[in-house]
Amino acid sequence: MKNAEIARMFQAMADVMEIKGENPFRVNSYRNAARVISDLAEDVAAVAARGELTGLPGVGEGTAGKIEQYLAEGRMDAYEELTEGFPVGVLELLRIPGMGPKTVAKLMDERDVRSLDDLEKALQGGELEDVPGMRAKTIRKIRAGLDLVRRSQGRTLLGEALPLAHEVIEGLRARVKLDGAEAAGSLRRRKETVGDIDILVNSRAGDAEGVIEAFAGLDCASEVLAAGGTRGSIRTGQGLQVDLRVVPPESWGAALVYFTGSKAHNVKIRGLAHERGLKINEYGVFRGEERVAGATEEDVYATLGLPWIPPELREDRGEVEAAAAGALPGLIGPEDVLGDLHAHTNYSDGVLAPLDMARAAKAYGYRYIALTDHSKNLRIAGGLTEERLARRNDEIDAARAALKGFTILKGTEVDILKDGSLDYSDEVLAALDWVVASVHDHFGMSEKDMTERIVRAARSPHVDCIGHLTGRLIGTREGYAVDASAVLAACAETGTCLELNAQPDRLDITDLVCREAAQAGVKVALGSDAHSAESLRLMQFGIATARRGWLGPEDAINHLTAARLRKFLASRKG
Ligand code: DGT
Ligand code: CA
Ligand code: CA
Ligand code: ZN
Repeated sequence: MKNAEIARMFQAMADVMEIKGENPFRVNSYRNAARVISDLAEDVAAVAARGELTGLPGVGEGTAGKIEQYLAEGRMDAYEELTEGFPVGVLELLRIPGMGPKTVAKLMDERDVRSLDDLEKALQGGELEDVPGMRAKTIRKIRAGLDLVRRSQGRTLLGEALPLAHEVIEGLRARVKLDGAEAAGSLRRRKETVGDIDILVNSRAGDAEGVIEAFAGLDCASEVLAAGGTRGSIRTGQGLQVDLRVVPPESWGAALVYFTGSKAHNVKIRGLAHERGLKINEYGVFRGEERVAGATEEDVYATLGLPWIPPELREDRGEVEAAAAGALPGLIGPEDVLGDLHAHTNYSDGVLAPLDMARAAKAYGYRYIALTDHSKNLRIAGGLTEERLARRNDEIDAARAALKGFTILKGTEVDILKDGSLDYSDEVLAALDWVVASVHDHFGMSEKDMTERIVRAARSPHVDCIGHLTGRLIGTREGYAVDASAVLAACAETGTCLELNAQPDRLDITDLVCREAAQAGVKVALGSDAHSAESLRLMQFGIATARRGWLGPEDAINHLTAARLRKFLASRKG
């Protein structure tokens, strides 16, 4: 599947155009195309084959032509022309928080900075200080941003790694017969980022060679790092490493446990085995020379006196003790999420009209959706004036009439202003069904001020939920400083929910804060923050994080039916 690749190319073209100072509307249309393609659930080649590319929101004839050329020829003239003279290093510079296209262009011209390494040298040599227009504060920001990018380098978002792992497994299945194949490691534990992808294949030793050969021959293998015996390792075009191991059926469960990890979990259960006079490794559980378990994970855990432990919990955060005590939590799953509580329409920065967004949510299997467009303060995202909000609400009324058996909540994602007040008046907010309040500016406040700001919003009787608590963008923006425990305490008092934003680069609140929330009696509200029909499915990453945070169905407010949710919200307002 070439979706990620093509999305990246459009993103790169937009970046280059921005550095060159080209028409912002064209830049934006490339960025939109990138987002739509990366959000697409199905293979973009399939859409192209049906001749439906121009049916995608934001994809015109020109863009469609570029995609078709790439699918047919493996190259895109427009991309090659635009990016000539712009090595990857230059584009990486743009990922640094605090480095806009103008700064990148300036540093290229004035100091010949063309990569992260160049930038690091320039910073160390004090070469940026005398660049015209470069303020000390900007330089400090760039230095901090470079640190952040360096630290996150080498890790890939779960949202990118998971589809790739599926592609690898499907690619293998298409070429060789497998008894089983599963992604292990941090990916199976659904960590928000992964260092590499670990895939296990269940196959008899005699078939291993064929499996490794098929693996090395996959389309996505741009480099083969190792291939031999029962192991292989490739690097994909995006620079992500994929390790593959072929495991015989009698060791399948033991290998799954071992390579799923985490290391800390493995150490813990190895200790338990030892206490029972057993030895546990990736081949099985052994009493002396005798293998007493190994074929399934259930068998392996059973020899230790434990029930099977869901992979998302295997971090040595008390799951082994809970399992031993028969007190593992029943985790939330997709079937427990009856609606999506964060979505945008074309009134702000989404692509679909309210009715179409609601239809998409219904088709996705939901019973309700909250349409939470931005408020007026957030101009760059098309934030709504009171007047536009009223028009949108009228349109929701019409959509409700047109779409029976489905609930549309009139919502907002209202900005929390600098002083903790809200971007709409109490009267406007009181007329809405679901109010998410989020911070979108003044990120640099002290922790004390930011915490007071958010707590004040959480205490407003009109606020139902605090959106993306820290505002982090994994790998590109550090979250703002905020005391999560203080916000939790306020939410617990007022019955305000905390959002778990399911966008793969947000996943905010984190797994750990989810767990704190449940302990504090604060309900978590899952929201995909969808801007299109396709991105509704990002909810899966929110659910994964919720599971890592030990949440059960009742810990998420999305478990309520529409009627109960309305009742709950009404009781809070009253
Ligand atoms: P990552 O790739 O950095 O996101 O994290 P993991 O957890 O996928 O780590 P990785 O790929 O190095 O290894 C996969 C699993 O293999 C790991 O979760 C546990 C197991 N493992 C690897 N090395 C060791 C080790 O030295 N001791 C133990 N007990 N387990 C190991
Ligand atoms: Ca791994
Ligand atoms: Ca690995
Ligand atoms: Zn937001």
